Amino acid sequence: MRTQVAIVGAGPAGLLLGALLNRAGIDNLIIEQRSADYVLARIRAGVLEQTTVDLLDEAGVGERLHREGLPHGGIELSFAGMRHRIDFRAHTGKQVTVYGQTEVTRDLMQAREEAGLDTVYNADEVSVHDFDGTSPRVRYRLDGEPVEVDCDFIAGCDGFHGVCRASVPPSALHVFERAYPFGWLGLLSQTPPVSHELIYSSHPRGFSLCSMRSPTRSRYYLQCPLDDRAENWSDDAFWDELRRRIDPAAAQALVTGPSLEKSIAPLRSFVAEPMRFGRLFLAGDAAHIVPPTGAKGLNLAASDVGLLSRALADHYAGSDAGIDSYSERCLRRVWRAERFSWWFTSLMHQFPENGEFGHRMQMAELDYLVGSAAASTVLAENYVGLPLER
Ligand code: RFL
Ligand code: PHB
Repeated sequence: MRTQVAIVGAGPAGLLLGALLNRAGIDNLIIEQRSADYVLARIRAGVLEQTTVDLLDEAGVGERLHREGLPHGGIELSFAGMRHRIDFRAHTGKQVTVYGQTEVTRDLMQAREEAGLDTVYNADEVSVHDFDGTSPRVRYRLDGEPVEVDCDFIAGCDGFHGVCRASVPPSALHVFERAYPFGWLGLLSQTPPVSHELIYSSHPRGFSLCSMRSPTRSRYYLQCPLDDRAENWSDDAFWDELRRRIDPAAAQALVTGPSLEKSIAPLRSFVAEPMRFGRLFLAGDAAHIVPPTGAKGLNLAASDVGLLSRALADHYAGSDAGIDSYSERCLRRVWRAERFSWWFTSLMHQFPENGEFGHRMQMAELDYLVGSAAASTVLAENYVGLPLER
């Protein structure tokens, strides 16, 4: 079998790359180890930067997003029993769109199917070969039968635990990493959101986040110990703890209901450099992870593949400047998002090991943040995202 670009992974990075390449007339095949239903059942991100919305439009899948996505012109920060709004439109003229990763994935999968493009689901033993030469190959098994795909390029869009980064010789990789001593316990419910905007809350009992998927579906998170388990939390225990961590007005307004999903995610900062090895390109979580506090993971995955699709289109039009600078251009944006996500995580979570002094520093910074237009602008500018320089 032959294709121009073999894409490993059908998460948002792989699916969006496939759609953008297709628009540019570049043949591609997506190879995914899980089933489509499994991929769609993962509850993850919820906030899209304008740059991501623009890329989804460019890929031709923006119609439902514009109909159902919720434009948000700010967020609220809650601490010391009070809520303070950070106004994105006033500080930056921009906004974000609340639209679940599940819906982005569903729209991309549907568009791909309607366009008759090939996606292999349930591929076993996926492996990547010969990307240091001119004829890379991807091998896998489907229903026990071996398959080999010859291609010009491989796009490693297979997430943090994927096979692509793991196939690069360790001596060629420089890895930067920080693990945080806590996780996020998330709960999804068919209840109206507590507020019309997201509430990020710092509290002595731990961080919490009130988010949403639609006017009738809410997503909430609680900072929890790393060794905690979702099964340890009844729905009632979750709602009781959330009420304790948000301001009294929000606690009063909170509408609770049975959970549709509960899970714990660890928090991590991670970057692997470079993002290109010969004819293998890494994109999205395969190359970098941010803690979810800044809502940057999905947006970084989208901007990586935005740059990669353009670089590959330029290659087929005769210029390799784009693929030669791909890694450097992505990493500049990645490190800025890493910094912001690390900073916002450090500001909002409880770190008992930092003692009372550390806590007072956080409170003083929050006080400054909501009281200073300059400091509020720094938060707003980073949250809405940087323009995609191509
Ligand atoms: P994904 O989504 O992990 O997809 C990778 C795909 O590759 C497949 N795969 C393989 N396929 C073939 N062969 C192999 N050997 C393979 N190994 C793996 C996997 O099955 C999968 O289908 O990576 P991608 O596409 O790079 O997308 C990244 C995003 O999913 C991720 O960054 C975000 O979800 C992070 N994130 C958030 N990002 C935001 O921008 N805004 C948010 O509000 C936000 N909230 C979150 C988040 C992530 C969270 N969790 C659970 C980690 C909230 C949470 C709780
Ligand atoms: C979400 O809705 O899942 C979400 C929103 C904002 C974040 C992280 C997660 O910062």
